[in-house]
Amino acid sequence: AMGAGGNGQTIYSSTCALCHAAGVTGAPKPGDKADWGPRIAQGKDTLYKHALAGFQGKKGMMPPKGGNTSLPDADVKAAVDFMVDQSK
Ligand code: HEB
Repeated sequence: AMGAGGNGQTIYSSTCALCHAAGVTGAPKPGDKADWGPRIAQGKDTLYKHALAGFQGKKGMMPPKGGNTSLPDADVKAAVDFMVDQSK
């Protein structure tokens, strides 16, 4: 496992890209500003909470920690930061 605060892009690639790279079942693609704009507007705390605890949205189901529940919280947050940075 990655250490706390590990590289967001690495975590994204190993745990999140599975759904988010292709937009499977409605997962917002990094770089898709139209999809990410309103999500980013919710604030980072909400994005972190949804990524950590999971969330049922209008487009689909975000599983807690992307299904990798052994991931440290800091790693999930780093992956969120990466996705947001790609999408501003
Ligand atoms: Fe996800 C969404 C993150 C994995 C599916 N996501 C999401 C979001 C975020 C995330 C931040 C937004 C939220 C809001 O809007 O509030 N993810 C993430 C991360 C990861 C992930 C960081 C890694 C850890 N996902 C994932 C997976 C899947 C998913 C693996 C599949 C299975 N997501 C998803 C979806 C969505 C999301 C479907 C959308 C929902 C709605 O409806 O909106």
